[in-house]
Amino acid sequence: DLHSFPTRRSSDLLRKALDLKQLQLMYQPKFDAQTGVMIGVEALIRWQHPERGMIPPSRFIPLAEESGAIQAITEWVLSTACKQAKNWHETSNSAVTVAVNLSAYSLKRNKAPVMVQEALSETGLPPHLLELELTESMLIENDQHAEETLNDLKKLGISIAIDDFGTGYSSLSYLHRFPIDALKIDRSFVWNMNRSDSDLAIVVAIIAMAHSLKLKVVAEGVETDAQLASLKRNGCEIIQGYLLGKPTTPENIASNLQKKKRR
Ligand code: G
Ligand code: MN
Repeated sequence: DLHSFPTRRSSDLLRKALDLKQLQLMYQPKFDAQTGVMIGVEALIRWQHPERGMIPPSRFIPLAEESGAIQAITEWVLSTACKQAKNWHETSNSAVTVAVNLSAYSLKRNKAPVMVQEALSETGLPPHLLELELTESMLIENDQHAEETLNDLKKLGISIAIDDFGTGYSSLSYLHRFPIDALKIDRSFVWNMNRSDSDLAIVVAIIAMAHSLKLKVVAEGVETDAQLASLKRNGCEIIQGYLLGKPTTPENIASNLQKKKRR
């Protein structure tokens, strides 16, 4: 098991995985709920291990955070995702945003603004095409410091979304204090919204609250037509989930963009 390795060893392992190009990014599309147009993608990291097969981020990101390898991994993710988005932007001439999930570590150590700045200048991606996804707990754990870091990030011209919204402590005061652009409704609410009145009520409330704070709403984990219909009816503007698109290769994203252009 990965967790049986001492910290030093797991740091070496993860750096080696990076050097050997065993880490990959897949991209899951996000769609405009009304038009069905793909408006962005979320970059999702995978470790393709030669013997162990696919190792999900939930297994190795905590190790990367403990061992310090997270720094190198985050730099790689930001630069790879920005390079890819720049390439789609040039070849398809359409404005597809790319979202990167930021770990608690990169936010805490105040490394994020410098890393993001470097990725943007190295790749030439227009900043408005980059979005960062953060979780509520990352912001609440250290709110004074987080506020400063988010302000520095916003100054670069990027967007900020709160991931898995509704499952953390939901201390709502940060929503208007921090420079946030969008909320992603956690998939657990989406999955139950057509089975449970209370989950539907939560989804409707999140959408109403987001709109009154002038935030956009993304629903994640949308798997059925019924979920899609309720989300549209309640004014959710962005849809992500297996119903409309699974995580896929950059080549597939590019060819979807080409198809859209020809239509
Ligand atoms: O919460 P976050 O956005 O970080 O999670 C992304 C993960 O969720 C990825 O592993 C992705 O494959 C998975 N995922 C994305 N859409 C769906 C979906 O519609 N259903 C399920 N079961 N998982 C999904
Ligand atoms: Mn996410």
